[in-house]
This record gives sequence, structure tokens and C-alpha cells, in this order.
Amino acid sequence: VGQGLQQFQPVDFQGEYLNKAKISDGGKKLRKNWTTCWVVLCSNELHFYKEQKQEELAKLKPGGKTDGVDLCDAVIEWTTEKSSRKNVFQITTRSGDEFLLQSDDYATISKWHDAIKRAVGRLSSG
Ligand code: I3P
Repeated sequence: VGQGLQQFQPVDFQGEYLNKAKISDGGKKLRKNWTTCWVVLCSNELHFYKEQKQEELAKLKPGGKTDGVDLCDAVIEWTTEKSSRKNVFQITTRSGDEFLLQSDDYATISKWHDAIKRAVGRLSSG
């Protein structure tokens, strides 16, 4: 996972398309809109891209990197109440943004849940 990309930036975890819905922006509730995106975890940030290709392009272009979700002090928890979908977990950022991530494949989503939890744990213990 992430091999061949390390020369650009430390990618901790990537390699799946997940379903994402942002449901709150700074504590303000948003209308839920699920989209499929390519997710990349980079130390303390989570980046969402429409396509894997876009991530590659963004890295080649200085400053082309998208703004990531800051995972510092974020809360990660499984939820069955926020969606009728299965395999959903929520990320609540320090600034009050809330994201749902989902995959029909439990193995896939649980890998992501664990990787993001580990990233948050690393940030708060360091
Ligand atoms: C929403 C859409 C979402 C659904 C959401 C609906 O309707 O059907 O897929 O979320 O449920 O409100 P609309 O397209 O009209 O905005 P889930 O798929 O996660 O259940 P919710 O309001 O219970 O969050």
C-alpha cells in the first residue's frame, strides 16, 4: 500500500474507493450527499479525491494538493444511527466537521477505521 508514492509525501494508507458523506460543517448540519471517492491518509490528514488519477496529478503539481481533513483530536466511531447503510463510521473533527465513511465490504471499511484510529492515536500521544 502506498509504495512508489513515498518519494512525494508519506502516504500511510490508500488504495480503496469509499463512500463519503459530509454531514456537518463546523457544527452546522449539512444535507447528506453520498459520493464515491479515493481516500488517502497522510500522517495527520485525510484527503478525498474523485479519482485515483487526480491524486497522482495533484502530487506532481506544486501546491496542487487538496486541503485535507485534519485528524488532530478527531473522534472516530462506528455508527448505526446516522445512516441506513451498513458499515458506517463517523469522523468528527476538532473544528466540528462530521464525515461518514462507508463501504459495503466490511473488511475494507474496518481497515480504514483502524488506520484512521491509529493515526489519531499517534497524534494525541505524540
Ligand atoms: C437522503 C438520501 C441519503 C440518505 C438520507 C436521505 O435523501 O436518501 O442516501 O442517507 O437519509 O435524507 P436526499 O437525497 O433527499 O437528501 P443514507 O443513505 O445514509 O440512509 P437521512 O436523512 O436519514 O440521513
